[in-house]
Amino acid sequence: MPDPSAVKAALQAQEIETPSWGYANSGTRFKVFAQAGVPRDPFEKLADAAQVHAATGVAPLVSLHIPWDRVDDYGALAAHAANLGVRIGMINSNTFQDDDFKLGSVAHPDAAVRRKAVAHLMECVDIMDATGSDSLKLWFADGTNYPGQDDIVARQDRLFEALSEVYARLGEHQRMVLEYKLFEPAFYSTDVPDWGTSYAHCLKLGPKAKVVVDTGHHAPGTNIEFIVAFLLREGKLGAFDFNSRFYADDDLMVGAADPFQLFRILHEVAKNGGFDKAHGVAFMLDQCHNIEAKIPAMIRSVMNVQEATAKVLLVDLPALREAQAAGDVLGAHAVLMDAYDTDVRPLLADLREEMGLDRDPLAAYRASGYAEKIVADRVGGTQAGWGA
Ligand code: PSV
Ligand code: MN
Ligand code: MN
Repeated sequence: MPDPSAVKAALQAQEIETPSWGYANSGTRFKVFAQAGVPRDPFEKLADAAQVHAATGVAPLVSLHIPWDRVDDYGALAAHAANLGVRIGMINSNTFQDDDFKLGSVAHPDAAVRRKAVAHLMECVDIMDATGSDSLKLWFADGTNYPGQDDIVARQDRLFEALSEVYARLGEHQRMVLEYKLFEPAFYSTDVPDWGTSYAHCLKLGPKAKVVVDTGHHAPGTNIEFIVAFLLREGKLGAFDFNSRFYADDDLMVGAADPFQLFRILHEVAKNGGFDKAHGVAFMLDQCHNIEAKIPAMIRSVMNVQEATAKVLLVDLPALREAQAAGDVLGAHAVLMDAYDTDVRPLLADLREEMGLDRDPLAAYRASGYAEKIVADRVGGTQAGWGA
């Protein structure tokens, strides 16, 4: 069995990234239910994220989304983060909310629109320079709604040209990660619909380009852990956008719909070295909390990832390999299930105590009085911009 102190050390070293937009009012495209006390600007979003880190000890990174988090002074924003004990994580670009992007952004048929999209991506790299962020996170809403609407191959050519331009602008310690999504908002063809398309572009671009796996962006029944294992083997897994889905891109709390899937994914991560910092895999939550309180939902989500991580770290890998080599189908499966069926909550509570934290992060947050304070202090919190 794995050494418990090594398991605890690995859990303590874990860094989970939370999304700035998850603290603002956001949710489905049908109705965004406004909550009292939500952040009015990016500085307040960072303050809320810092609460999640304070309660859990493993969420020190915050993703920004541009233009939702546009400010005059990004140096001041990064300094504010540092004062709060957190850091700016990935810079997420947004080429899907401007009227000019109706027919796409980097794959748009009009060169002027493509230039505008590339200029936005360059602005995001400038923001990486100013904040110390090392990753540009790209998701494109580009695609077509009708057969014949545009040329599929020409769109791939335009996409690659834009990606190449931005790739060339990256600094020595910067990288880009390219997210895929099966469908939506384009319904007939999507320009980056799957991991294969993202992987092919990243491979051509070079070592600073890697694939993002958003767990909500697959067809039902897709074996996501296979994709994760394959990408890790190729050194091309850049980041996760974790969330839960029952139907499509639901953006619900990670580990809520299918905790076993999360375990299976993280088992591949652990087994293939994906938790090593050298691999550079970012573990981000891409979630919207529409009917539940946002900060507690984020704390709960971080705990869900932590619990799944603890379980995969408890997998007895030598025993697993032995059973696999012996062709012992049920024995190998039992090794995995033994780890999955372990109640890791006491181990995590002990770890928190050792880290000087409360054994129960949600209770600690509730007792802090922060929720009441932001409701009293903040009036007129903002819409994240997503799902409006
Ligand atoms: C698209 O559905 C997506 O998952 C991308 O990651 C975006 O950046 C994110 O949602 C938030 O808009
Ligand atoms: Mn995503
Ligand atoms: Mn999504």
